Amino acid sequence: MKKLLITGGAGFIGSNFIRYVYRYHPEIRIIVLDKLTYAGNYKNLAALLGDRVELVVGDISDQPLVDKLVERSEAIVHFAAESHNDNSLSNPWPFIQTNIIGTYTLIQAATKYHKRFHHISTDEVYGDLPLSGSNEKFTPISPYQPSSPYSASKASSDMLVRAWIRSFGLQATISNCSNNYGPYQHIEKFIPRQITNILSGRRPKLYGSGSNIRDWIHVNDHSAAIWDILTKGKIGETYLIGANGEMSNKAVLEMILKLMKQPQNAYDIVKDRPGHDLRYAIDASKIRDELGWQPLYTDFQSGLQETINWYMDHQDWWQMDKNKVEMTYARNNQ
Ligand code: NAD
Ligand code: TDX
Repeated sequence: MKKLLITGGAGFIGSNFIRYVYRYHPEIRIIVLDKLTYAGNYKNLAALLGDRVELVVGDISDQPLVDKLVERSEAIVHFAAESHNDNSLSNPWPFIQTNIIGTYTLIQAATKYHKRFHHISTDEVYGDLPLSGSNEKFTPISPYQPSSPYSASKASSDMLVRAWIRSFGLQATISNCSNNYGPYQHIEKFIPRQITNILSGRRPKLYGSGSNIRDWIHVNDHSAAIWDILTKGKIGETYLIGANGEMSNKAVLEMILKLMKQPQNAYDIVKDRPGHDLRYAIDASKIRDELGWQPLYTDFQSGLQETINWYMDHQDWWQMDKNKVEMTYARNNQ
């Protein structure tokens, strides 16, 4: 496998995966297909573009373009998506178009040209777990119970991939990962929003009681897991990726406040997210036992400190979006 087509490679996780491949697998050439939506940033890739990395600006739902690029590649790693739950609640249509129709377009082409396909998905397809009274975690056989338009569109795309594997022999794997954090994450998301709120003189915003639990993983560990699945994973299988990083939103926010030397109560409680999932938790024993993957970022506090440092050192990367993102949240009382 020498030539990869990477969709959504100008976004947070896709660009991290490209940096990972660029650094550790110099024999690989990459074509990036990215629409450069509000979430895609040319700057995330600029330093890598050249002989080894080519950027094609376009839509994953554009069948002729997708056919041409899939034919030129040996394998496809599919990150491109509308990825923010809050946006899916105010305007679901782009989620249906990109996450469902876009994935359909890609798997049709991968089937037609007999190409290896890896589909990037999320733990949110499994819905949520109770906040207390159970140590239950998601496993690859947990039932699909998505709560938001975003997670329903991701669940739909997973189902399409599963059906294409079974009915058309698509050579595919799927991974469902928990919440990622790290550099280059869009400032609409929880952790970078709070860091950049503090850096720009705004107060952090916590939805509801802050007791909701997310299972955090550093984005570098996610990229390493994807590489292992792509190169060692069994066709037709689903792998769950997580790093035992469960924490309540309030605890994460208090850690950010402490690391940024702010008072512990220097934040606002704002309107909760409708349908807000309570708790996510991943049982990653399958990828650990079968592929030997394990996370390297096991100390959340130091990963968070590095992430804070990155946003402090890269204000030009996020400053121009900040007012617009906060105005959108303010219109929603968040
Ligand atoms: P992101 O929003 O940062 O990036 C998405 C990228 O896709 C952007 O570069 C955007 O321009 C591109 N894109 C959007 N629509 C497109 C289209 N129609 N055609 C071509 N490109 C398009 O998202 P992310 O956080 O990097 O997430 C990447 C993938 O990982 C998604 O599939 C998401 O569901 C999944 N995922 C994310 C997380 C997380 O915590 N962020 C966790 C698990 C899974
Ligand atoms: O300002 C905020 N305050 C707040 O309390 C924001 C933006 C979020 N939250 C809460 C909502 C969630 O419980 O923080 C938690 C994390 O929120 P998000 O960053 O929006 O992530 P989440 O909804 O959990 O989804 C993320 O993980 C799974 C990614 O955005 C998805 O793409 C991925 O599939």
